[in-house]
Amino acid sequence: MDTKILNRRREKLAKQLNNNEITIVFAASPPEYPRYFLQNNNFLYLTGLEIPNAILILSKEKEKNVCMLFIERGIPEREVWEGKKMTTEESKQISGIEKILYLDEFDRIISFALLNKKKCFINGIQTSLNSVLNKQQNFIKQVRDKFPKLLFDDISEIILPLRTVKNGWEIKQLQKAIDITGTGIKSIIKKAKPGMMEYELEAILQYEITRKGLRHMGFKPIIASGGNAATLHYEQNNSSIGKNDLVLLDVGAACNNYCADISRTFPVSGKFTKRQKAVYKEVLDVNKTIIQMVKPGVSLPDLNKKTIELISNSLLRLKLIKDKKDYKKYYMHSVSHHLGMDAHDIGKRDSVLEAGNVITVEPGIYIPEEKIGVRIEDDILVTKDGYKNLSKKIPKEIEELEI
Ligand SMILES: [Mn+2]
Repeated sequence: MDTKILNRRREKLAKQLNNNEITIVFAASPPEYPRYFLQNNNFLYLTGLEIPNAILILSKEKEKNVCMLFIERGIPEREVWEGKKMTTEESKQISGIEKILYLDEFDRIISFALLNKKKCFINGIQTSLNSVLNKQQNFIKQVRDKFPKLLFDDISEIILPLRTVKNGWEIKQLQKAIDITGTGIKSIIKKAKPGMMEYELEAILQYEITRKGLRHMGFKPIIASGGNAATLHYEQNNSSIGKNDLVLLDVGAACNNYCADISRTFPVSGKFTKRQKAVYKEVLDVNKTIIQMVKPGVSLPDLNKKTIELISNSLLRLKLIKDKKDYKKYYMHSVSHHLGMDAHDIGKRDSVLEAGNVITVEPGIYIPEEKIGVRIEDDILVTKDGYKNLSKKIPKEIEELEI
């Protein structure tokens, strides 16, 4: 990536800091098998570096931005086993950061840097109370003993306005992730047969993604047949697919950490039953209507409100409810979230859309007693005067899904 873009991001972030504030961003730890190394998104966003364990510091000293990066020092005896570490020169070239030091100098420098600080923004501090402390939390614990007055806050407070507006390069990554996910989905629809296991379809997806040069999925894929589709975050993917089942796919490859997030629902037999078709048609209409609403100035709550109104009517027509306010029994999630480096990207739930946002539109109807779950999800870029459907090419019309 262009170091100019990275410099601009760091400057924009630093601009939001007061003189007595500092930001510390930790890279991800090395992976443990069978995970691949996946960089921390905030670290990657600010440095462009795919190296583990590094730490970035941004602060303002006497109105001047200070930016320092700490990386692992290469030790020749260890490099024989683990391979070469990135050098200071290489990391400077990729990140555009001038001041690069080794991690063994971090303690000394950070102790000094924190002396006159009131507040520290840090990445990755939100986890649940009963989980093991991560390295950021261990760091905070240590610092609190020495600097009891220092306040900590999550970096998302200040990085959110940056990350929710995507530039051309970011949209390219998203588009690539979406297109390749589409290839996987099409291949699944073609190859799926009754009696196959859901995880076989997952393997088809992984194969297509890998073949096209992407290694990661952005999140654990949902491959839910029949009644499993009524579990919103079903991810066991270990049932045998029944002969008249609908299969709900909620999947997305990641390209340079930018995730696609696509849902499609299709009949494994190649033919919808009459009832399945009726339900599908309702969800498809809602999906299309909500997509057409997307433009700057419209808020996520606006989209949610309209979705609930439309789905309530659908449920009445499908004779599932008698009273509109009972819609929650068959539709219980939001219709949209921001999309980016995280599949559920940082971005406020009540945000008002602006050009450069990328959001999902994903209405659904779930009827466990009929073993039917339908969700249709597209990824939508907000443009100056409307929207662009980035996943337009992935089949969702009934004729396209029937053989
Ligand atoms: Mn989604």
